[in-house]
Amino acid sequence: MSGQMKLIYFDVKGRAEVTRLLFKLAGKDFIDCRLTKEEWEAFKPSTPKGQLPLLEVDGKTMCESFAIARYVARELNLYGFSNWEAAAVDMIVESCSGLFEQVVHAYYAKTEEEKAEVTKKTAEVLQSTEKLAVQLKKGKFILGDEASLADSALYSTIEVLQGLLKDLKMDVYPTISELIKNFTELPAVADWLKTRPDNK
Ligand SMILES: N[C@@H](CCC(=O)N[C@@H](CS)C(=O)NCC(=O)O)C(=O)O
Repeated sequence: MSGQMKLIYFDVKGRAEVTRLLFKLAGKDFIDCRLTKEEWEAFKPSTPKGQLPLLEVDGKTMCESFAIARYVARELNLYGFSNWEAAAVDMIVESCSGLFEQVVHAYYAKTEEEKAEVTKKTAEVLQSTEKLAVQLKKGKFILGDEASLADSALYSTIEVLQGLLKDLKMDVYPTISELIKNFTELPAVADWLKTRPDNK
């Protein structure tokens, strides 16, 4: 098991919340480092890709949000317990990675027309993710009785999308909606949602 891990990002949920939720789910301490714009400008040149989030662990620095989430999930036993379960988690994580492309489009969409276009595309990606979730879901969570990286990725990605796309309707994806509801009702998650910094 690695020493204490430091997750570095901005003071927003964005691409770091999936990993923050994993730490909370596992009850594992971590350093939740949130940089200001000025701190980031000074720090950026020394980082692997000039991007956040980063994970510092045992003197090493890791980039790419879903690589970080996968590393932390493996460390905290939130990546399933067989090769197939890990593959099921990966299928959902890859789908969330695809959804994150829409987060970027939504972030930069300025006009109502652009937002409507991104909402339409997001709905298509969500439809295929719903289809996948129906096939994979083994119980309250994707892997059955226990939440994993798959549930954290779904919740955190869709939360960001909903924040950016006000017309996005989730009730047409009942399986994803149920997974998210079950995830947010877990005591450790519910506690974090109540106490986390109030940011965008
Ligand atoms: N594929 C990367 C994308 C990282 C990325 O786009 N990070 C943005 C914030 S969400 C960033 O660092 N922006 C500040 C900058 O580029 O200076 C990941 O998933 O980590």
